[in-house]
Amino acid sequence: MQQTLLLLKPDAVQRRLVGEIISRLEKKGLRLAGLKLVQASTTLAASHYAVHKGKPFYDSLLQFLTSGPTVAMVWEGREAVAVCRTLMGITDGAKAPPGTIRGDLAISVQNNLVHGSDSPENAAAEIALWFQPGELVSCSNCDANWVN
Ligand code: IDP
Ligand code: MG
Repeated sequence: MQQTLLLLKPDAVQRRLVGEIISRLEKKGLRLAGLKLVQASTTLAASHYAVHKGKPFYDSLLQFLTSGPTVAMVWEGREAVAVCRTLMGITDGAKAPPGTIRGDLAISVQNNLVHGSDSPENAAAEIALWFQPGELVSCSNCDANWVN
């Protein structure tokens, strides 16, 4: 099954939206394979967002991601990367469509609650950045035959 890294960024934790967002992912039929609360260091945040280095919002983005606890998760399922990106909605909360996490719950560009890997290759790299292999748990959910 495909895996993806999902982060509930510090705004999601501060705004008490962790349960709401996890609930949406669970109900979709994805399986939770890893979960932890992380106070990201600047080093971790810089590695995670290395692709954005040099952009005008980069420094602010690192400050944001290190400003409080982040919930780091690995979700797996059929087309998990694309499914999570669709559930998240586009980057700018003001433009993300209703029904998506950002469209329903965010209005900011930066403070947009969630990160989701944008390709299976990046998902593998990001999972390795945030999790040790032993922190991931594999099992099959008892309703897998109904969901998949
Ligand atoms: P994504 O999270 O939808 O994949 P990216 O373009 O990869 O969006 O940007 C990473 C993160 O950087 C965004 O989720 C958002 O928090 C922040 N960001 C992106 N563009 C801007 C911007 O123009 N201003 C401020 N922050 C931004
Ligand atoms: Mg991105």
